[in-house]
Order: sequence, then C-alpha cells, then structure tokens
Amino acid sequence: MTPSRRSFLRLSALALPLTSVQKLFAKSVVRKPIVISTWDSGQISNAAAWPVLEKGGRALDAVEQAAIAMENEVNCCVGLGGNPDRDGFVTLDACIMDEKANCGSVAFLERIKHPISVARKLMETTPHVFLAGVGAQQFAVANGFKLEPAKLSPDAEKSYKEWLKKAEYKPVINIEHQQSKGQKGHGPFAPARLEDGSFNHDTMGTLALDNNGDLSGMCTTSGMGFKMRGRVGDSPIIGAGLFVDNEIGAATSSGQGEEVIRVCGTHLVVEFMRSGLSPEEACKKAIERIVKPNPERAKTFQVGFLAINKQGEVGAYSVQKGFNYTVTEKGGKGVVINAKSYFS
Ligand code: SD4
Repeated sequence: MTPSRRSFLRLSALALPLTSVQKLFAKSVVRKPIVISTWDSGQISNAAAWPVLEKGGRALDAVEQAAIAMENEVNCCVGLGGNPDRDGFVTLDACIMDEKANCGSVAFLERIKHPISVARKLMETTPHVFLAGVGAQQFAVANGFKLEPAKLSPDAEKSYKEWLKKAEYKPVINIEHQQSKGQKGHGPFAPARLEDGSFNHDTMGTLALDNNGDLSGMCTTSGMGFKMRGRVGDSPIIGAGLFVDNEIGAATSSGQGEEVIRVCGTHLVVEFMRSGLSPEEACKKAIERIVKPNPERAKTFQVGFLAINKQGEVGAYSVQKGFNYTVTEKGGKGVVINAKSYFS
C-alpha cells in the first residue's frame, strides 16, 4: 500500500469530516509551479516567467520577468510601444504583489521602459505602495531607470495618426469577436496577437505559484488608447487590476478598467474563492456583479478576470466572448484556453 493511501485510511478511521480530509489531501496534489497570463500573448510572458519557476525560483521574480518581456515588445500595447493618450503621450500603469501582501504600483508614468520594476522598487525600498506621474518618474530616475525618448512605436504612430483624423473622444471598447470581424491594428483595448502578428490588447496580467507554494502577481499596461490625459484604469490598482492573498489565491483583470474599479474586481474574485468557489466560479460571480446593475450597458464593453487558487487550479470568465489566457506548467509549453463568457 502506498504511504498516501495508508495515511488516507488512517485519517478516515479518525472520522474527520470529509472536507478536512479533502483539504489535507488537496495539499499533496498542488499543481505547482505554474504561471498563467491573460490573453494568448501570455505565451510571451509565461515563456519569460517559466525559467525562474522551473529552477525553483520565487513567483515574484517570475511575474516581474513576465512583465519585462511584454514591456520589451516594441509594437506591443504593453509598455512604451503602446498607444498614446489623446495628446500623443504614452503613459504607463503597473503593479506587483507578493506572498506577504507587499505591493507596489505606478501610474501615469512616462518615458520609463519597465514600469513593473519601478513598482517593485517602490514596494521594496519605500514605505509606500503607489506613486503617480512626475513623482513616479522622478523616483524611477533617482533609482537608475533610464529616461527614454518620448517617441511613439511605428504601430502606435500609425494608429494615432489614424485616430487624429477624427479625434473623436469616444473610447471604442475592444470586444475581440467584433475585432476579428474586421477591425485591425491596436484597438483602444487593444495583448492578443492579430493575424498580422500585431497585438490587440494593451494589458498583461500574470499570476504565478512557485515550488514553495507561494503566489505573486503583476499587471502592466499602457492603458486605454487615446485616453484623456491623466486617465488611469484598473491595472495599477491593488484590488482592481491585481490582488494576491497567499492563503487563498490571486486574480488579475483585463478590459474596461472603469468597470473593474467600480466593483474592486480582483479583490472580489479572491474573496469569492475564500468562500469556497473555484477560480472560474469566482471570476463568473465577479463578472455577474459587473453586469447586473446595467446589463444593456454591459453589452458595450469587455472585462475578463483570470484567477488561480493555492492548489494551482486556474480559471477565467469574461463579459463578452473572446477572452483567453495562457497556462504554463511542467514541460514549459504555454497552452491557450478560451474563457467562458456572460454573453455568448
Ligand atoms: C485599462 N484595463 O486601462 C486596462 C485596459 C486593458 O486590454 O485591459 N486592455 O482600463
């Protein structure tokens, strides 16, 4: 008889309630290490995170590498390659959170290539969790981050020129299935790759569970394209774009940030997991919370939640169909999974 079978019988004999027995055994089947990222472009971020996890490294280091990889993509909507605001400036938002509830965020940060590393620096070297705008840039430069030229990527320049033709302030909501019906280039919620190889989402969220059983997460974005100057979405907000509770699980989001902020979305997802829901059920309940007050309005935007629990179970759910995510574990190959959605 195998040792685990023997201990199962011993526990059963003690007549512990089944749930306690299940909980004890769940621990022995934790799916780790594992890393998940929003969108199919999560293959890029997971590929950067995986070597850290594979060597037994920390989830925090893995998610930072995931963000750096995306922020390095020249024509990607995450990082300096993303679409500018309506005044023509690229402004970045990012946050990171570890297994001890340490967190760091930057918002409205300009001309710095790796906002995620500035957020981590803030978390690790100051008593603060959130820096914005000029102050965030000053902090970055004082800590050795290079001030990059204020220049748009070739893709972003093209999209901006196109947008300027009408310069209409009507943030069009990226809904992937509509985009595949003909919209091209960076959508305002433009990182899933389009057929031509460019990206059509501007946010990357990554969650990792390391060999030690610890969770961390990150979220990085250039935000909504052609947004009002100074507009900040959910991505850098702890509890909205990202939340990690090392006892329970972690969640991240993508889509219309305003809708996620309204319900403190990722905090809500983690709290639903705390109440016993699976990651997918928790994401679904949080999406329903967003849709319920105004289902008609919800038809016009996309929000997707992605979550992982302490057992390494993963799940997602979105308002519209088209949201997907990438899972990388043993073997290191990223597998893309389509999320279920509220509207089909
Ligand atoms: C924002 N949540 O700035 C981001 C946008 C996004 O894929 O996720 N785009 O509101």
